[in-house]
Amino acid sequence: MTSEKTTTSRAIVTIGILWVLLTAAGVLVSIYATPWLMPESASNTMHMGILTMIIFSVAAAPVAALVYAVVLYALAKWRYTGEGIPPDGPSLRANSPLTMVWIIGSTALTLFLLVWGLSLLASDNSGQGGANEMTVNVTGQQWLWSFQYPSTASTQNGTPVSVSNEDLYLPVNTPIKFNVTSKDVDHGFWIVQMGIKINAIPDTITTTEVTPNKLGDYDIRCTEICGLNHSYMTTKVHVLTEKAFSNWLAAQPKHF
Ligand SMILES: [Cu+2]
Repeated sequence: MTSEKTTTSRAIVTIGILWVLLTAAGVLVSIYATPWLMPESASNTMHMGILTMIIFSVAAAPVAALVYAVVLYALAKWRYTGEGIPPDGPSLRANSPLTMVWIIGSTALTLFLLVWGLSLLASDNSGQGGANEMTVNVTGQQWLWSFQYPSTASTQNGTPVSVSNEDLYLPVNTPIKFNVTSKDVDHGFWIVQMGIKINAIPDTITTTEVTPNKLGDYDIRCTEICGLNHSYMTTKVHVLTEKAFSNWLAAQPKHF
């Protein structure tokens, strides 16, 4: 009986050490690999998306590490070598301290994720808009994107600047509101490095907002399987300084 107890405490200590080591490894991977695996950030929305991925991965690390620690220890020490089906061990359900730890731990983790997610959603919606917000109308069709800048209508004889099957241009640090629709089937408007994605649906206008905060060229992709050339339905967005953006707008043809 004494030796059985010693064996059990040794197993618990070894699994505990494995747990700590694997948790540390998981936390390091979460912090350093997550930003590397995700696209670079060109907006605060994307920045918060990457931060959320890191925090959720860190929160998951001890849970995954405990499972791996028990599995590794069981593979090394608890392999059954007898004949037939191995006998059952003690029931975990009957162990109330363990059950309590499990319930309280899962509840705390789940509540944390819920509160983090809800507060992020709330702050993301209120953080946009404002007096200098610019609207861009986005239309998807098989298999290209068209962009219209309605605010330019007054200076362009009532016909706003529109481009089709060409890149999107945006001014930096300006809140942008996208009104998105489709001419034929469902498409999905995704600016990869800005962390925004919304479906483009015929006869419907869906909206999403983002403030680009970094100059550069980023990717737009369609995220709904929309037919033969769906995977080629990509284009670029160029984020320019306000002056360079005005110059670009002025250089566009007056009529579409
Ligand atoms: Cu599409």
